[in-house]
Amino acid sequence: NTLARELKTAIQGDELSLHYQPVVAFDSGKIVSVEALLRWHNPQYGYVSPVEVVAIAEQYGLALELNEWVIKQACLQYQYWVSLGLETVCVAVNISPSMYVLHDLAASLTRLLRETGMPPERLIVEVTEDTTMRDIESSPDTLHNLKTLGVQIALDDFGTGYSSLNHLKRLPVDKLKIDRSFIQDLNITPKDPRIIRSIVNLAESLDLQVIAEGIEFVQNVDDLIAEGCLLGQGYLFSKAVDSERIVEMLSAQG
Ligand code: G
Ligand code: G
Ligand code: MN
Ligand code: NA
Repeated sequence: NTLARELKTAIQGDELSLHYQPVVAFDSGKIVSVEALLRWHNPQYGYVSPVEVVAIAEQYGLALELNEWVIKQACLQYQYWVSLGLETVCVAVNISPSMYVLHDLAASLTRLLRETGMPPERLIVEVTEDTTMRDIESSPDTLHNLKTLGVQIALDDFGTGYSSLNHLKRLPVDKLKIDRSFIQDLNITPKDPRIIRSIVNLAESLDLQVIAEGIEFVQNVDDLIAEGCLLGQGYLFSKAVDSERIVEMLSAQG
């Protein structure tokens, strides 16, 4: 497959980049963390969406290389922000299903944290609720191994993955990211505020932070605050921006 060959070259070369989407505290408006999101511009194929890039990587055995590239790049960017004297915020990376299930993520992280000098507690590892379900028996151990390294763990796309409370209570996660489908229906579906409230209550009883995704309207923020959710990301605040723009945004908050 030519696209897969192109991707292999891209990972080794300089066609891939990360953009960064701020996660904001609603009360202060301050950026508390940024999520790294993959971008690929290929000379021949143009822009290839990250969903497709990840699918190609998973299908053609490039998951290890791609995930390691993303993690390393995010850690190097963090170190760059430190070198500029910026107020440092945590940086989050998305881990693909194959990386989680088939490879030794803890081993990769150990090496990449060492190579980049990244402080582990400033790195947030995002795994979808769905991905943790693919390996339901070993997920608690897999995640405990990551916690041992000192990184933070966020359960991504939460609410869409059909995980049970029994599964959840065994996972040593720090954050739940409420899937954007619940936020986008806030004004349409009367049940959604109550679903958000129940996720917030669940998070509180497990001592986890909640982050809402896909916030596009001011009204969403008001509704989320009313249900006890105080952190979120979405186009209302900012889309994912390139490395120059995120430096400007971090500088601006002093
Ligand atoms: O940035 P955008 O909205 O186009 O991302 C689309 C999807 O691709 C999202 O679900 C996001 O989680 C995923 N994605 C973006 N970057 C990465 C990445 O570096 N690794 C993985 N596994 N998924 C990513
Ligand atoms: O799946 P994950 O949450 O990791 O990916 C975030 C994805 O959501 C990215 O593709 C990003 O571009 C997209 N996204 C971020 N903010 C918004 C938003 O406010 N609305 C919508 N529709 N998508 C968003
Ligand atoms: Mn994510
Ligand atoms: Na998500």
